[in-house]
Amino acid sequence: MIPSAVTVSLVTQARGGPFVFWDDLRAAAEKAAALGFDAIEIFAPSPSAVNADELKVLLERHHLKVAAVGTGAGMVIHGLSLIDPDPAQRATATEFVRSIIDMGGPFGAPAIIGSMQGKWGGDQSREDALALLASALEELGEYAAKHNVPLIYEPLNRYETNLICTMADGVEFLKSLTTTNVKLLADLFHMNIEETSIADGIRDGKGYIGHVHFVDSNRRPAGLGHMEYEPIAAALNEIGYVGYASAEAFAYPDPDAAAKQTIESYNKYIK
Ligand code: LER
Ligand code: MN
Repeated sequence: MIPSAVTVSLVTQARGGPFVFWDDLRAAAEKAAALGFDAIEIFAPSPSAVNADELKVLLERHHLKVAAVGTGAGMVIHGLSLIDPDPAQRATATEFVRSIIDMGGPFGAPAIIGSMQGKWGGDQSREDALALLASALEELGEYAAKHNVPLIYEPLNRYETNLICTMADGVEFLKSLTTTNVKLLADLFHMNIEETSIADGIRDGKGYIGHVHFVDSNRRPAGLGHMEYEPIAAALNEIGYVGYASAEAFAYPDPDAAAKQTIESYNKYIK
């Protein structure tokens, strides 16, 4: 069983980004539940933007879970990256991720490292950048373990990172770590750009995939692009994936229609 989730962004600076619901957690939870989603994925500017007590009440009222929490605001708002050559900036980036892990942890929600992984270049070699990323994931993976949640690391397409772009490279990288508490995020949009075959990419991630961003080839909601979902769903079942299929997609043509479109595709292909 692969449960469904839908994203909600509370980050005004990310407007126009790939999130279905915007600005209002309460309204998003109500709509997500009405459509039959199992969970919401929260993209917040900082932990203080989410009142834990209110969120708890909201989740109980609507029988929802929190699928994951994003850390991208650290990059989008503050320009932070886990591979920043400046140790002070790196420490601030790590601290920001820790604060998001502490926000999601009590709800059983793992934090996602996406854009916070940064890009190497200039005076920094790829090797040095990967060493810094490895060290950050070791530390943050173990930090997440105290909440009994993994840390989710997301390979991105080549236009967003030059570190790790495929599931196979992600698996190789995770195998080089001591911690076993870091899992991969299979974002179908990024995979559509980077993998030879999305289904084979999922097979490459067997045993390592902890989260899926369920979206179409053009980052519109599932069903509005040219993604073929049958082989993708078959591969997810084949590898025994039981994490979320979480809609990280543009609010196209608008948030309500995007959420409805997503849940229809989820019901058709994934459920
Ligand atoms: C985040 O989940 C993602 O997919 C990235 O493209 C955002 O920077
Ligand atoms: Mn993603």
